[in-house]
Formats: sequence, C-alpha cells, structure tokens
Amino acid sequence: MKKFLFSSAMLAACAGVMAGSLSVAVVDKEGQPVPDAIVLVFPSDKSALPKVPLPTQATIAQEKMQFLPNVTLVPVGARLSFINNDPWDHHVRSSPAGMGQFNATQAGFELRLEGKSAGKPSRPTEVTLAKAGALSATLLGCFIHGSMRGYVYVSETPWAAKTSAEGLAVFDDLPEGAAQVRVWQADQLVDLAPRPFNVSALPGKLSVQLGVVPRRRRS
Ligand SMILES: [Cu+2]
Repeated sequence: MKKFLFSSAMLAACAGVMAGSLSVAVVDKEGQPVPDAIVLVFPSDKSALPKVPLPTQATIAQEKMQFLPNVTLVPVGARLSFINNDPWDHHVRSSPAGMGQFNATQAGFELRLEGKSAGKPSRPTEVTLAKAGALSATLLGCFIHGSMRGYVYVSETPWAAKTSAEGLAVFDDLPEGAAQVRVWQADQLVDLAPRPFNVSALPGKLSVQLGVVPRRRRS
C-alpha cells in the first residue's frame, strides 16, 4: 500500500506542476455580470503554461461602424488582422486606453482601410504587437467615425481570459500556490487592486467588483 502511494506521488511529480482551477466572476458596481472584462492571473510558479495558449493571431472586423469583437485579447507578439467589411472607408487609429499600470506602452498605429467593393473580398491589413513585457490596453477608434470604439488587450501573462456573457472567466489548469488576480475593463479607469489567491486542488472561486457600471454597447 505504502509503495503504491509513493508511486502515485512520483507520477504526479513527473506529470509536472500540480494544477488547480479558478473561476473568476466579474460584476459591476450594481452587482450585474460584466462580459468582455479581461481577467489576468499571475501565478508565482511560472514553470507551467496553460494547455490552451492565447491565440497569436486575431482578426478584428469593421462592420456597421463597430469593431468586432469589441474586446480582443492577445499575447505579446500577436498579429492583428483588420478587415473592413463596410462599403465605406475606416481610418483606424490606436491610442492608450485606461490609466495607471494598464496604460499602453504599445507603439500606436494608424491604418487606412478602404471600403469593401461589392463582389470583392475584403483585404486584411496586418499589425504585429511586438512590444514585449508590458501590460497594455489599446483603444481602437476611427478618425472618420468618432463613435467607433474597440479595445485590444495585450497580455503579458499566458493565464488570461475574457469574461463570458455571464461575466465568468474560468482557468482549469493553473499552477498550484500563490497567485495574483487582476481585472481590466474598458470603463474601469481606476485600476483595481490585484487580488491574492491561493490556487489549490479544490476548485476556487473569486468575485471581483468594478467601481463602475460599464456603458452598454450598441448591438
Ligand atoms: Cu470608421
């Protein structure tokens, strides 16, 4: 029996870092779930990586005067592809969004995107977010259409997720031990304090409340 236990421990050690799960619920000032918030986890144990890495390529469409998706989450070094599906031109610019440590350190970009001609496929325009080692949120706007707003969050940690329609971000394979949890949301201009969380074998739950009620997006 003792021998068996010893073997299991050895197997676990061979399989790598012990993992735990964490579900983060983001709610607004009024307690309502917040979709499209970015949840970032910084485990102290950095020897493991998520099973599913963040996508290194993302496409942002311009459709009916909106950026789709409205919030894009990518890792440092990711390529962004812009596709204008509107029949008119968009002149997309990026600029820093938010305040404090979530401020952008990303070099800005400006793209002139021709309107889509009938019967022809849209031509994508690419941008690489090469700036390393920085947390940043970039506001996307359009010089021509002032109401257009979109966001790109470039994550420095591989443990990052966008909240679902229910305001949830779920991490299934976090390294066990101490971690810091941060939340970014476009309308939350004052950075929220990082939340310490101890990841264990038991499923963890954390609720983070914004100090604002985000503007509801047009849809
Ligand atoms: Cu535009």
